[in-house]
Amino acid sequence: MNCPHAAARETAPSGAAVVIDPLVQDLDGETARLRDAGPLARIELLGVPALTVTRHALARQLLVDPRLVKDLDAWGLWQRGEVTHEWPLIGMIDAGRSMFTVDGAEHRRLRTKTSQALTPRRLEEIRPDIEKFTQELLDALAEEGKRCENGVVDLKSVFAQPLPMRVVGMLMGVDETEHPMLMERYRAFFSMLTPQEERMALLAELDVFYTALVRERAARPADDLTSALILAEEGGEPLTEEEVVGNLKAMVAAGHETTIGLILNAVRALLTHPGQLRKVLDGEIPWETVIEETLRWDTPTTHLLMRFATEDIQVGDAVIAKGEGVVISYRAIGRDTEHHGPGADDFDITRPTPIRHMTFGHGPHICPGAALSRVEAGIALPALFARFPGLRAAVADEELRKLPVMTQNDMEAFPVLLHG
Ligand code: STR
Repeated sequence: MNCPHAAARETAPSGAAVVIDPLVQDLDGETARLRDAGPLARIELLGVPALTVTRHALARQLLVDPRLVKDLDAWGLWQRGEVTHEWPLIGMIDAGRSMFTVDGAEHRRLRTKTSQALTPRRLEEIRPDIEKFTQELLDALAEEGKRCENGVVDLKSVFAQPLPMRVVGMLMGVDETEHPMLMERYRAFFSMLTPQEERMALLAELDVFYTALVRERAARPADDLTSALILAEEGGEPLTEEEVVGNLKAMVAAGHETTIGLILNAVRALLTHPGQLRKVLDGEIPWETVIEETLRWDTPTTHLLMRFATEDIQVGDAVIAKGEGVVISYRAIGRDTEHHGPGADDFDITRPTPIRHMTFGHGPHICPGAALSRVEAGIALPALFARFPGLRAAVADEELRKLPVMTQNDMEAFPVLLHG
């Protein structure tokens, strides 16, 4: 009997699953394996099977497909109890009700205020604050450089990590005294070396912290986005406490973790491509190009978990079966030769064609903080090189260690010499 539908279901996407290493150091190797496995590849995430999208064109199509949803309850493995809270990546999906986990009209309701607060025009109002934070942290770097043996300082812990935390903290109204606690909890949350029980406990503690903040602002509104999220939408349903907490969690996590990667990866790319750095410092190539090429070539988000098929979705001659989980592998998408050409693996800010990356996603869930991260990096990078024109890496590039994190692309530390 010829049964094309069932046959497609069994045979495609074919090939063995690419096993994603939780402690991966060789991201280029992983990216190449994923790319070779095809546009829609089978992967295994700590024993859990899923599909991942490795091509720009297919991601662009699937990210606007309403049959793929964020709702965890649509996941077959979850429904059947084969994935539980013991799985170390569950926190990337089961993050509470927020704009990150809901689709359709409800998603618009949850997201509108946030996207309105983060438009390029509104961001101009906080540019002076970001510039001030940047200058303060550059002073801290200079101080640290004087204090430390051989003048070696960690660009991550002294500069690239605290800056995004201060910016998102200011926006959301999180007091500076809480920043070290938050940075430490997110470090532990993302690290695959953290025991799962501990990870779940710290997520619960974060929930308690954000809930207290929301209640405080509900009682005494301030001039921050948390207060704005609490206030009723004109003519619409106000967000519930759970929804405000969910949004706050999502925004602090996203605003903090990803921008660190953007800043560090851009500095690293420039220091390992001194000819290109020269062109930037000479004003031949704008910083925006550095930022966009870094986002494409060395994206802060390696894989984004996860969407679920509410029905069978035909993709070429493959089928995403109802209930299957779909990851978007942004790293592979940024290195897609079908979209970026044969030089996709090269960092090249002189490339003649425009950089059309999709690192911030596409469709309704496209990153609402994209403009903010561009403003932050657009201030931080030129200010760093203006202050320390002789900046260079203090260790060989191969010695830089990636954090033991599966979904993000962030360094353990970045030792630099400030004065060459
Ligand atoms: C981390 C844990 C949490 O409390 C809330 C969220 C929701 C937003 C997520 C975040 C997560 C992990 C990092 C994400 C972010 C949205 C953008 C960011 C996925 C699950 C990226 O890396 C693109």
